[in-house]
Amino acid sequence: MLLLHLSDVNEASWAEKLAAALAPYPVVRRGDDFDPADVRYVFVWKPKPDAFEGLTGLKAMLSLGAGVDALLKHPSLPDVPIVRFVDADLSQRMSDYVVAHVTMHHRLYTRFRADQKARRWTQLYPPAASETSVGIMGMGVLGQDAVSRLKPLGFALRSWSRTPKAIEGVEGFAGDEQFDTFLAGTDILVNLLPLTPETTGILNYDTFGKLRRGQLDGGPVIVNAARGGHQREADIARALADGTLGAASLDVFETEPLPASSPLWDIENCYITPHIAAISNEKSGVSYFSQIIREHEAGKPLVNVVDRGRGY
Ligand code: NDP
Ligand code: OXD
Repeated sequence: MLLLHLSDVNEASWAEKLAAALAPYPVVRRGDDFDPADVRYVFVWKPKPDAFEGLTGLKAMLSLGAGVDALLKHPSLPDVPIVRFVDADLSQRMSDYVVAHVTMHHRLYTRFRADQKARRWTQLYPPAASETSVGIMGMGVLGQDAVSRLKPLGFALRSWSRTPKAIEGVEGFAGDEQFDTFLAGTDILVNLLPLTPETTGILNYDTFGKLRRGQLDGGPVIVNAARGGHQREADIARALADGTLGAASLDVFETEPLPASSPLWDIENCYITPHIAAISNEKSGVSYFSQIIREHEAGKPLVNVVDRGRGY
C-alpha cells in the first residue's frame, strides 16, 4: 500500500493519478480507512510530526522534493531508505531560472535599468560571455544540467563540489581547500548545493568578499536557487549596500514566506522570487514514483536513494 502525506500541494490530485498509474496497487490518503501497518511506501512533502506513526511495515519513503534537508530533520524519521525526486522536467525548470538570471546579470540589467530610470544614455559594453565566469556550487543533477545549458552560451564555467568532477568545458574545484580559488575566479556565483551542516550559511559576507572583482560592472553577483539556509540575509543586504556584491537573485529564504519586514524587499539590486525556480511536476512525478514502486515490488533496487550520512 502507498500512503500520501503531502502538504501545500494538491494531494487529492496526486493520489488520483498515482492510483490510476499503479492500479490495482492500493493508494490511500490520510483520513482514509486503512491499517497503517499495511503501508509499504509513504510519499511525503512537509510531513507533520505524526506522519510516520504506526507505519511498522514501511519499506521506503518517497520525497516529492529533490532536497531532503527538512525531511531529514523530522523528529520521528523511520529508518528506511529515502528516494528523492530526480527528474528531467525539474532540472530543465531549474536551469531555466539559472540561465535567465545569469544572462540578466551578465548583460548588466541592474545598471541599464537604473540608467533608464534616470534617462541616462551610457554606452557601457558588458564583457563577452567568454570573459564572464559563472561558478556553480553543487555539481549534482541540477548543477550538471545547468552547465549543459550555459555552455552553449559561451560562459567560462567553473564548478565546486565535495568530490572532484571532470566535466568537459568546466574548470572543476572540490572541497574546502579549493573553495577560495574557485571563488577568486568567479563573477556570477550560482548555488545549487543541498542544505547540510557543512553548507549552511555558505553564502556569507566572507564568501562574497572572495569573488572576482573588476569584470562585471557593479561587482560580482550571487544566484541562490537551492535553500534559504545557505544564505545569511543580513550579510547579503550589507554586501549589496557596500558594493561587495553588485546584485543578488534569490529564490529561497531563511524564513519562507519572506516576511514583509525583510529589508531585502526594498533593495533595488536584489531580485526576489518566491521559491518558484523549479516545481515537481505532477505528470512526470507520477510516472517516476509509480515506476519506482512497481520495480521495487518486482524485486529491483531503489534508485536515487539519499545517503543519510552525507545528508543529501
Ligand atoms: P545532488 O545531490 O544531485 O547534488 C548535490 C551536489 O552538491 C553534488 O555535486 C555534491 O558533491 C555537492 N555538495 C554537497 N555537499 C557539498 C559540500 N559540503 N561541499 C561541496 N559540494 C557539496 O542535488 P541536486 O542537484 O538534485 O539538488 C541540489 C539542491 O537544489 C537540492 O538539495 C535542493 O535543496 C535544491 N532545489 C531547489 C529547488 C527550488 O525550487 N528552489 C528545486 C529543487 C531542488 P558530490 O558530487 O561530490 O557529491
Ligand atoms: C525541492 C524544492 O527540493 O522544490 O524539490 O525545493
